[in-house]
Amino acid sequence: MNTAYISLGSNMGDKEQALRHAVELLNDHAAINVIAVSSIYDTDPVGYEEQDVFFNIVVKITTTLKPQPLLDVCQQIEQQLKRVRIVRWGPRTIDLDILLFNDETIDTATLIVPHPRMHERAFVLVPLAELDDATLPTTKRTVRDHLREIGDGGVRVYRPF
Ligand code: A4P
Ligand code: MG
Repeated sequence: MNTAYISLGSNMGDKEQALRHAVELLNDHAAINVIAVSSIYDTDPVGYEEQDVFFNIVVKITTTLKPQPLLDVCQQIEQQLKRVRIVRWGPRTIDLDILLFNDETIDTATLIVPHPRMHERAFVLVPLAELDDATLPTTKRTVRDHLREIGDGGVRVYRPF
């Protein structure tokens, strides 16, 4: 059995509903169990700033899937929720990123784990720290170490999931 953390973000339409629907679809998958869900955070957009605020959460799952099939499921869920992608880092109904997969380091054409930008993003680190102060196999530092370095600016608790 594998343990993984997935980051979910939405900044179009009914954002809370999109997050809830995506978590439901993950948990409905026969090979995935959602173990824990962080609070919902209201977060300032990072990267491309001329857009609405995001809602972000992190979920902890256990799964018998290997990393690539798990990514395929995440992308199917994005498709199902009709994610429209016009601008990189731009508005999206829902985005699912695999943050951590056990303590594995993966670097293929389609999948990089730990997620290469997670340690510099408060919208990922704050909800992840709520669930687990994991050590990143790449940086050898914990989520809280990284959070102390970058701070939690632009990330506010919206409500418990
Ligand atoms: N890919 C590689 N590694 C992974 C991984 N660990 N998890 C590949 C998921 N996908 C991974 O991603 C493009 C390709 O990355 C995939 O086909 C997959 O093979 P995408 O999700 O289709 O494209 P994207 O999300 O537009 O680009 P990218 O680079 O993934 O953007 P980010 O880094 O995910 O940033 N601000 C706030 N406040 N909250 C947010 O949630 N999100 C972004 C997106 C920007 N700013 C934000 C937020
Ligand atoms: Mg992404």
